[in-house]
Amino acid sequence: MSNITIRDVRVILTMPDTSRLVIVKVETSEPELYGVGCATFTQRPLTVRSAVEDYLKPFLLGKEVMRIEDLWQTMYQNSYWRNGPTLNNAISGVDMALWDIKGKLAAMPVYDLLGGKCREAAAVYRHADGRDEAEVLEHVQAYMEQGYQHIRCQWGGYGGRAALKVPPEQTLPGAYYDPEAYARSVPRLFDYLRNHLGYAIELLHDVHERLPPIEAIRLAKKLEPYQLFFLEDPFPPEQNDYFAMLRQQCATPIAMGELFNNPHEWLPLITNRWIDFIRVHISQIGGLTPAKKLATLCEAFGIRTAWHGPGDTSPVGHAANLHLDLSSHNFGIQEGHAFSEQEREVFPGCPELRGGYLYANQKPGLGIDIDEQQAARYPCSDGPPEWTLARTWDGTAARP
Ligand code: GCO
Ligand code: MG
Repeated sequence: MSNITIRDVRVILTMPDTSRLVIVKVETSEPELYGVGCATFTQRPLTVRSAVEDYLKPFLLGKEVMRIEDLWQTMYQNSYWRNGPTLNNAISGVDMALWDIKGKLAAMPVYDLLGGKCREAAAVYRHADGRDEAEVLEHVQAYMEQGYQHIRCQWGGYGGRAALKVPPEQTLPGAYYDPEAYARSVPRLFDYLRNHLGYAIELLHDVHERLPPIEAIRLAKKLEPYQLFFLEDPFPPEQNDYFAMLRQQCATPIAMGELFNNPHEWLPLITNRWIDFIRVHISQIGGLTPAKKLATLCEAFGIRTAWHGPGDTSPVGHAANLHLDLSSHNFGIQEGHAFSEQEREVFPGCPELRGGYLYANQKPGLGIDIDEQQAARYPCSDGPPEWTLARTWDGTAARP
C-alpha cells in the first residue's frame, strides 16, 4: 500500500442549494481509488480553488497517500505564512480526501480509523427563527415533532430585526440592526418560549458577535434563568479576552469557534476553561487531522464538541463532522442541515437525518461521493456576499 501515490488533485465548485461549496478530489496511482474532501470557504471559493490547484497540487503529485500526518504538516508549512482561512480550507480538502482514501484501503469507515463508535448517531440541533415570538415557537414545535431535542432559536436572524434608532442622514447601504434593541429582545424571546415549552427541550442562541462585549456579558447573565444548552459567539474572535470576564460572572454554557482559524485563538479558551463547547468549522482549521487533535485537547479540559455545520458546510464536510462526532467521547451536539434533493443528487451517500439524529452509512472512508456531472449542473454564483455588510443603526460597520 505504501507505494500508492497522488496522481491528480482537482477542485470541484458547485452550488446545488444556496451555498457555494468547494470539494477537493484526490486521485491516486491505483485506478478507481480516490478520495473527496471539503474545502468550503463559501465567501471566497475561487481563492481556495487557486490555493489547491496552483500550489498544493504541484506540491503533492507523486507523494504517498498513506502519509497523512506528514502531508498535513508539510502542506501547512509549505506557504511559510500559515493559519488563515483560505490556505487551511485548501489543506482540509486534501486532508479529508486522504482520510477517505485510507478508509477505502482499510475497508473501514473513518470513524473506525479514529477509534470506533462511542454512540450510534449524533444528536443534531436545527435553526428556528421567526418574525415574532409566536412564529419562533411554531417553528420550534415543528422541529420537536420531527424528533429534535435541541433547537437554536433566533428572533429575526442574527442581530434581530427590532426597530432601529433614528440614523443620521444619507447612511450607506448595508444590513442594519440595533444591538441594544436586539439584546433586549432575546430574554423576552426565551421567557416566552420557556413559558410555552417548559425546560425539557434544549434551547440554544447565537449572538453571532453582534453585541459590544459588555452587552453580551449582560445578555448571558439575563439568560441564566432560561437554562440555555449554550449561548454561541458572544464575542468576536478579536475580543477573546472578554471570555475570562464572562466566565467569572455567569453560568450560561458558552460555545465559540466557527470563526477560528488557528490554535492561538482557541488555546486560551480551552486551557482556561472559559468555554463549554468548541465550534470550529473543521475545514477552516485544516481538516480532520487538526480537528481530531482539537477534540482530544478539549476532552482533557472537560469541553465538548459542537462542530459548525450549517448550509455552508458541504455534505462532505458534514460527513467528516459526523465521523468525528461518532468517535469522540466528548461529543456535545452537532449542528445540522437538512440536505436538499439537489444536494443528495450531487453527493451520493449523504449522512441520514432521522428523528433528531445524524446517521452514518457503513461504507469505507467518509462514505460519501460527488457526482461530477450532477455537480456541473449547479455552477457557483460569483462575487462577494451581501449579508456580511452589517451595520449598526447609525451606519457603523459591524462584525457580521
Ligand atoms: C452558525 C453560523 C452560520 C454562519 C455562516 C457564515 O452558527 O451556523 O453562525 O450561520 O453565519 O456559516 O457563512
Ligand atoms: Mg454561529
